[in-house]
Amino acid sequence: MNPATTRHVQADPYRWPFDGDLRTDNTALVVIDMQVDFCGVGGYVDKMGYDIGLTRAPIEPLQRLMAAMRAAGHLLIHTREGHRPDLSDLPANKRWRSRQIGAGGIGIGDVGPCGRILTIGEPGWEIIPELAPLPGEPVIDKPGKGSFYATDLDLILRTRGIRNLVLAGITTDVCVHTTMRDANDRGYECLILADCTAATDPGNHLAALKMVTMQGGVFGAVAESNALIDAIQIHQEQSP
Ligand code: C5J
Repeated sequence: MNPATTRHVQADPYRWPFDGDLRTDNTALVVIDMQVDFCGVGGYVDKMGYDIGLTRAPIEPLQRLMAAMRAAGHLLIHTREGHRPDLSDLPANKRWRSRQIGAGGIGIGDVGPCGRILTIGEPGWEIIPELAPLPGEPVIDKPGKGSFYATDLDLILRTRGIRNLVLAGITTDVCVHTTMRDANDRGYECLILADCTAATDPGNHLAALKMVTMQGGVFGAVAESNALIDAIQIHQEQSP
């Protein structure tokens, strides 16, 4: 690339993307599982007894980031974890494990305060209104933790010419990490945003971020959302 046209985000352990090829048409934001079940009152995470203050922390920085990326013309993609109402895509072991924690042995597919937990069409499965997708933004429904497994995410990204992926959402150590690892194996250049992700355990959040930075950036790089917004806005100012 011509050094005069390269763009980087200040990130750890390297300025991202590796080659400075950061453009609106090759860089997408993936917002993972910002659903009522993971960060709403009465949702799955709340019912398990975890602190939804932690999983709600990314909402405000994400609102700013999403506005900036939309304004700059980037593709935004949203994901939802959930299962068919007949639970035909819910492995028995996943259901069993989900019933081992929280009040009343209620797990995935069972009725909670926000309807049937992680079940397509239920109130708890919806993306929270604060971060609602705009018309035309792809929404990926996934039965697993990773966003590529049993979905058309890879096809959509490749069809749109996306090479750089910015990862945000919840939870850092589970669905975000699984997606980042898989994306990295598929050749996407990945950036995870520390303030736009969260876990149900703060130690796991920090550990998951640290894992990314090992081996020269084994899965990509880590940044704060402001660093990405700065890079995007500088890019816009410099565009003819
Ligand atoms: C979990 C997710 N933690 N979205 N899902 O079960 O990370």
